[in-house]
Amino acid sequence: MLKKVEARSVDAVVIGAGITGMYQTYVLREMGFSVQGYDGSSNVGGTWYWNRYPGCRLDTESYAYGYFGLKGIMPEWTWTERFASQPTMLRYCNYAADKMDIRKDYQFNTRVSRAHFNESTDMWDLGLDDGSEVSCRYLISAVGPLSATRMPNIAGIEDFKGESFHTSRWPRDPSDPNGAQQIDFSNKRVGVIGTGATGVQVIPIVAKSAKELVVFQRSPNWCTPLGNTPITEDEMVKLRSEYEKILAFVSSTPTGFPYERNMKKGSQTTPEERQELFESLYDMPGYGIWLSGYRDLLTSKASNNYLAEFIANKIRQRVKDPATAEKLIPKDHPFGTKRVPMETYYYEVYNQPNVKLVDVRETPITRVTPTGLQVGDKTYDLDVIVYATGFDAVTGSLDLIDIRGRGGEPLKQTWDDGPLTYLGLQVRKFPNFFTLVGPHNGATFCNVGVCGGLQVEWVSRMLGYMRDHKLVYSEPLEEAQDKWTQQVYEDFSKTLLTEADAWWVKVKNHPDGTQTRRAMVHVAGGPEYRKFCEDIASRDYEGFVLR
Ligand code: N01
Repeated sequence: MLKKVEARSVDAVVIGAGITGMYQTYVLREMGFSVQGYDGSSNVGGTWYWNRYPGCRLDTESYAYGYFGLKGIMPEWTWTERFASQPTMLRYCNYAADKMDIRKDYQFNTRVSRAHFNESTDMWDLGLDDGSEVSCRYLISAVGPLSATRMPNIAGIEDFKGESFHTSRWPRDPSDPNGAQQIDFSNKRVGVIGTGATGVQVIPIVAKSAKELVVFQRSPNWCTPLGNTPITEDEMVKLRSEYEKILAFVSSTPTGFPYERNMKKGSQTTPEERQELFESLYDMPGYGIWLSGYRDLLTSKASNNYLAEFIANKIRQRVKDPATAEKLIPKDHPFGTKRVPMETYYYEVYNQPNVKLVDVRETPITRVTPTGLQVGDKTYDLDVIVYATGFDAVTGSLDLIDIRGRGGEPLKQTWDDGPLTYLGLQVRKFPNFFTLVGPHNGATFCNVGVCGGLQVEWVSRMLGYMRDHKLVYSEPLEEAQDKWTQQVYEDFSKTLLTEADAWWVKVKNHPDGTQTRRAMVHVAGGPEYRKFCEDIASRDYEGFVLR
């Protein structure tokens, strides 16, 4: 007879070895907690491990992303580009993992498949996909808001006889742990489906060498130039000396990016002033135009229209064929209400003879055939299909785990109509379960490198406080959760963000024909969020039942 093996028990389990999960594991371990991490991949890096598609790179300033909390890492690391490439980002994650000596705390190639709260022990009982079990007091999710790959719902995907890739599952280079398998597109007809931030990065790279490239676009996006440049050694010396200042600055801006806010309203300016401002921002690297445009950009339609018209004219100037240019200009959402893709020669690609844009809004892709794609009565013969179709965002990776709280209630059911959380960190009936960079959380609509780290520090302080006060149980009060959730929805509803089907909105169609649209992110700004969390902490974690 098989002897039942006792499940291992630890203070905390951290799910995910991405930039936030590794740091959480490290901080708790340094505080003396026993911690076990799990990750489905074979090594650290999260997003930077999985997304290896050609052209993948950070579009946050490299020097403003990363481990500010780890004093031993920031000063030593040398950034060579303003916006680092994926292999560099993965090297950075590995370097940080070495510094934290974190791999020993992780079991890789292992997914948590089940997490049930055990009311008789107040512990979480976890099942892993290797068949083993573990129990923990604190369950901390760092699964990432953009990690559950979304394949489009198109018939025949399995029938395609050529090569096909989803961008977030690009094959690895067997000889380089940080790199991607190089695909030779030169003799190939390539189709790319999707024109979000990923498609906009991959398309110009594929267009350089593909014999033919067909871009299947359902919704155009408002894209602005990335403006990547090298970082010289001298600049790096200066940046190193300014890390404290940089951290203070990015911690003070709403989304954690290093751009000054423009306190003027668009309506307070003349057309000439607007043109001058937009021209200078368009030439600036990174998100400046989105985040340093007028302060009412996301609340006033008129102000938004000024910038949208400016960007539309840029597209008209950059794309030679007027009909193609019009197809590339969004008509269905205001500027910045979907994530703005940062591009490098994206629009010029459509002037190349080997590139064709196919609008699949009116006539959607009908099916994938063994030899390509069928759109209505047209067929496109292809050797390679690239699915740049994004993610089941924010809650998707948690939905893949059978998480059940008090009374056996599945988290998926609790959140069916939209997330309910307190501080975006805990959910009533799911005691001791923390969702880093999760729904309604101030680190999710933010520079995750920085905001995720600041949140780790807050959660760790809370767990330290509980230990110091001999407390082992934390759960939000219903009123606190309701108030927080309502506030998140209310803040969101005051903006133009409600007008777009971005990944941060959960759209649910009901059987009676009605639709609910719930904000998945907290948009009131990182500083406000962290101040609120600090106030809660200073009032002995008000709103949580601690015992
Ligand atoms: O995904 P998306 P993404 N037929 O969901 C289309 C982060 N990121 O991977 O808009 C045709 O934005 C879909 O069309 P529509 C960043 O936060 C960061 O590009 O639904 N098309 C859309 O065009 C970003 O926001 C970096 O009409 C179909 C596309 O696929 C987030 O990841 C780089 C379709 C999906 O776009 C997600 O970006 C890249 C169908 N059946 C990404 N189904 C950095 O640099 C879907 N689409 C850090």
